[in-house]
Amino acid sequence: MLKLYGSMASPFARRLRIWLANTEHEFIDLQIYAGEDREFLAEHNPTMKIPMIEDDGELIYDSRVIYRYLSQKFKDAPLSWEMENVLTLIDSANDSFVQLLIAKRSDIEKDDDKLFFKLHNDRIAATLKHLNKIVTDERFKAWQYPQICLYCLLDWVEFRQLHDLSGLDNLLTFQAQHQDRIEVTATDPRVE
Ligand SMILES: N[C@@H](CCC(=O)N[C@@H](CS)C(=O)NCC(=O)O)C(=O)O
Repeated sequence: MLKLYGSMASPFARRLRIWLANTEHEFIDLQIYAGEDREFLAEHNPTMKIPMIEDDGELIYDSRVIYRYLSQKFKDAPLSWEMENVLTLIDSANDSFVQLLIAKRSDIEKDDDKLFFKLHNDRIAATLKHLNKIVTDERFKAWQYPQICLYCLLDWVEFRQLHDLSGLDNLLTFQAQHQDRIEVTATDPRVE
């Protein structure tokens, strides 16, 4: 059976858990920062990041590659280049938030004048502003992989209190529209 390695809180793992809601799979919740789960991850995936899948003896890393692997296997239509770009925006914002969270957990003092913080803050502001503008487009009406990824990003930002989303009204409306979906509530990191 398809195995999905991730953690309850990871927005990158949650997007796949939601997308795979109607596909038989086993979800393995790893504690990636210490102990035997970290050793397991290091042995199987030198990036030491989640998500990762195991399928037919194949180990695949990285949510984007996992999505490509599984959508080929399920014979789903590939994403348009436009939606690939949307996914890049979502991933870029998500990666920046992960880096800022790691800095915070490492007790690195936040200094918005330092290049590290400036680059991540600028990227987050620009990507969220752009996503807020385009999320009202017709193409966002569907509930498909890029929309799932956007939802997981927004909900995780709120859950971890990483950014004040007020003013990004279209994104907040989008989030509210999807928050009661069964696969969304079933993967809510707040109810670990
Ligand atoms: N590009 C990767 C990003 C995955 C990622 O950053 N995962 C986080 C958890 S949300 C992680 O494993 N972080 C561990 C680390 O940075 O050491 C993907 O799309 O799968």
